[in-house]
Amino acid sequence: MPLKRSWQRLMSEIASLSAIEILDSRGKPTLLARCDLADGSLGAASLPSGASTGAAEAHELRDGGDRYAGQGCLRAVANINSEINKALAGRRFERQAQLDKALIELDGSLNKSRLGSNAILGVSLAFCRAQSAQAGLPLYRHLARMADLAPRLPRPMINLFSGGAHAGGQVAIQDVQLVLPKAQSIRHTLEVASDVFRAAAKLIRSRYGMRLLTADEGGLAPPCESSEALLSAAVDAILAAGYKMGDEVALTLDVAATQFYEDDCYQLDAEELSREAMIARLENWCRDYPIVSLEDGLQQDDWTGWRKLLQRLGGRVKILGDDLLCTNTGRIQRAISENAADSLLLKVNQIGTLTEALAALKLARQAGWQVVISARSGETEDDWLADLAAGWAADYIKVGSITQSERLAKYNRLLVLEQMDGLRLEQR
Ligand code: 2PG
Ligand code: MG
Repeated sequence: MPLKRSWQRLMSEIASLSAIEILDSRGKPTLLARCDLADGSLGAASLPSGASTGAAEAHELRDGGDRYAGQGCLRAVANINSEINKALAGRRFERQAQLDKALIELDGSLNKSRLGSNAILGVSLAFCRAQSAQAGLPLYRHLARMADLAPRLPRPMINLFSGGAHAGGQVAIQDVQLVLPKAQSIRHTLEVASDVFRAAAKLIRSRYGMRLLTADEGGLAPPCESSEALLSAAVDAILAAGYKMGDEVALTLDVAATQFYEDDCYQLDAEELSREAMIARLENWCRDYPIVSLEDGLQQDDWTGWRKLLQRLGGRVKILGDDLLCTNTGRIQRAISENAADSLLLKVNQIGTLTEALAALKLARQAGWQVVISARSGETEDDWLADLAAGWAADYIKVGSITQSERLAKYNRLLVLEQMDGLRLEQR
């Protein structure tokens, strides 16, 4: 009986680790790793990759040279097929943490630059999937056991409009997202998001006379005159679709301010704003639009600014750290001690192993923070992120828009978890 087996202690002997290079949703190389266990169980996982990356992220190994404009992953693939496989094949691991420790020690560098965070995370995830197969558990249940948490569905933050690095920079801010604060199901959330998306597409066509253009994460990328014009278009689309602003559909923003911080200023569209002026602008936006969460409102090293932002907006709006925190416990601890944020954006490839990502989540939870588990702008059709967000009981999941199959793989997996596995979207 699979379920009975699952409650026994697992001992997993690695038979072999392997990898190949594949392409992500931007047509850029990434890798797919596979772990075969001695008992015949196997798991495979493919990896996402960011465009608006934080400076403190673990090091993704790329080949350089001419092939794929230097973005190839054959060195990381070779590291799995040769060195990592040689070191770990035949070894037995009971827990994910033991495997991840062995990988970190084998790499030996501070930011996983020797073997590559992509090689290391590929093995970490493939082993996790193989162990869940060995235990006879769906992935989200295996992840929930690993974290000692009760699984539940995360609330989606759904990309409506894109700007910044994901859309060619027509406006400075990166993501204007929809969130349904009170929705009781993923199914209803997606129905409403689809209504708003269609209303937004119609509005963009009439306002700018252009056909639908979508950005890296499938969101609409209209040629708005300013970032604020995106916010007001989002409100217009929500109302045009027949929903109440705020109660039924609210907004979350990823300002991604690191991307437009230059020469000690925030280059917000045509303006140059000081830290103070940028904070004042964010305050105004939060007053005038139904914004409930603000990600990377300031650049990744502006710790003073982040403290001020939390003082001014905390309690009303969640102050969510992505580039600021990079899923790194050292940076999260600093933000907790200095009162610089109150929510964690968790991306496993920012840190490079599941165990370290789980430590980040636990630390954030101890401080009473919210947790958003996030995809990257370059994704694959793999759906492990949905299981991770449910298994680790994230408050929110951020996957991108409701177009493009690499995004829908995650939403559709959430629909399966809701309607076939009986997980619930609870009010928090
Ligand atoms: C972000 C992510 C996802 P990227 O900034 O939060 O939207 O983008 O993967 O490019 O870092
Ligand atoms: Mg971000």
